[in-house]
Amino acid sequence: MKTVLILNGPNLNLLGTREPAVYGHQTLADVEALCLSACAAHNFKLDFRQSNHEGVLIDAIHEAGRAQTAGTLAGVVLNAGAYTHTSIAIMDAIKGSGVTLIELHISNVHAREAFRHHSYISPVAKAVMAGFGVKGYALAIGALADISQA
Ligand code: CA2
Repeated sequence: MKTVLILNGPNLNLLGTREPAVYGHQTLADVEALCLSACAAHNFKLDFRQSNHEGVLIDAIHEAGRAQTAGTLAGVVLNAGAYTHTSIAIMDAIKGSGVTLIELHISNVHAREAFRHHSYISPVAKAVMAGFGVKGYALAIGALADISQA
């Protein structure tokens, strides 16, 4: 059984506590529970993480690349938070690791401020999902199941 890594970046630990009009009422623990059931439905193990630190996210991406090469990981779903719009280092880590990665955003970043329209991650991601709310995480896990069977 392969693992899916769900990686959440800065401030996503605050989900459900503020800005419900943008991010909904569900907490990160609720998102983890949602991902657990989506992984079970697709015969995946779940590795669910959140960090506010760029280097920790980069280390996790490197680790994921090694796990995918070893055949134990199906891919990564990354919500890099605001690092999406700023981090060349995360872009380099994704490219360098060779990992299959879906870029995910809870909100539709293209319907928001202009500074959220550019992503350093999109050019190195397998696919990009935005605006499905937290249900997007389950959809992304389903997409990884499709991709890894192809
Ligand atoms: O829509 C998304 O998932 C984002 O990746 C969320 C990031 C934002 O910077 C991106 O542009 C889009 C922000 C995550 C912070 O989430 C909070 C949730 C509740 C309260 C405060 C922050």
